[in-house]
Amino acid sequence: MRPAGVYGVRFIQRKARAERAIPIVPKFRIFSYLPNPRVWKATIAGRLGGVDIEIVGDRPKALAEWLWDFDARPLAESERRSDSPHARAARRGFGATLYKTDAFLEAHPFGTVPAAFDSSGTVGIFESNSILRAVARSGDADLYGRDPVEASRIDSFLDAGLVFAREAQVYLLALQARDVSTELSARMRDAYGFYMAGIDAAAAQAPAGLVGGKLSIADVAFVCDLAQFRREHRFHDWLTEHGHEPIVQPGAYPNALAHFRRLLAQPAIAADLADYVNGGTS
Ligand SMILES: N[C@@H](CCC(=O)N[C@@H](CS)C(=O)NCC(=O)O)C(=O)O
Repeated sequence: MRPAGVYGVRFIQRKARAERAIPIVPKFRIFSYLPNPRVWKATIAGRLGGVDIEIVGDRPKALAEWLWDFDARPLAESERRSDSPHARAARRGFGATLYKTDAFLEAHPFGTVPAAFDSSGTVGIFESNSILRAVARSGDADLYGRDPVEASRIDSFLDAGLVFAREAQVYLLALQARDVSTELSARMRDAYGFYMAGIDAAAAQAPAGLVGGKLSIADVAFVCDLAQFRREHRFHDWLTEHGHEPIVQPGAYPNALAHFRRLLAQPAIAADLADYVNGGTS
């Protein structure tokens, strides 16, 4: 199984369960920095549901030197000028100037990655959970519930995870910048505790999957978001030295943690996440 973590290249994650003649037209193209657990929400769903996805991207720092577009590409140094028509001020997670085409911003009004496109390149799908939904809807693994009630309960988990994911993004970026305030640490602890308490209760009742007794995109979003947040451990020494207690504590939320481990043991999930969780990819 091919992990979705190749850098500076474009590759196609093929249908996991069907042989196909070359060439293929992937259902979606996703442009992003790599590795990125937000992208893996989609690649895991694609692997499980038999949806071809093309991944285009590079390491986070290198992505600032790319043209952000459906036909994204690395820019030559001579093209990376402040008077370029594509030059835009970075807004979140990137340091300085980014190069985004008008077409990119029409398809992606918030200008963020991961940025998914339909196969024509005209329709943008943004927000990793929405990209995940798009792939699940296109697949054949019932990952988005078997009826409207199940689908809505899955949405409930995805929505509940958004506050945690947003706080986690701010916190992890602050950790990278070694600039965590007491207030930020407290907000993160609160968001993490609220989210994990809910997952812990649900996982105790439904160990096979948070919704409908089977794996769904509620589980996929959970395992990817938590895997990303658990990178906090890389900053343990810094946190301790600066008087902050790490948010993730080994014994807390045991049912949620057991669910996380069960999900990681599934080959379609491990293909992307195993190295990342075990410290192999950064
Ligand atoms: N909630 C979004 C987060 C996307 C996001 O904030 N991406 C940032 C990088 S982490 C970005 O693309 N920033 C572009 C910019 O700074 O203009 C998701 O899950 O997709």
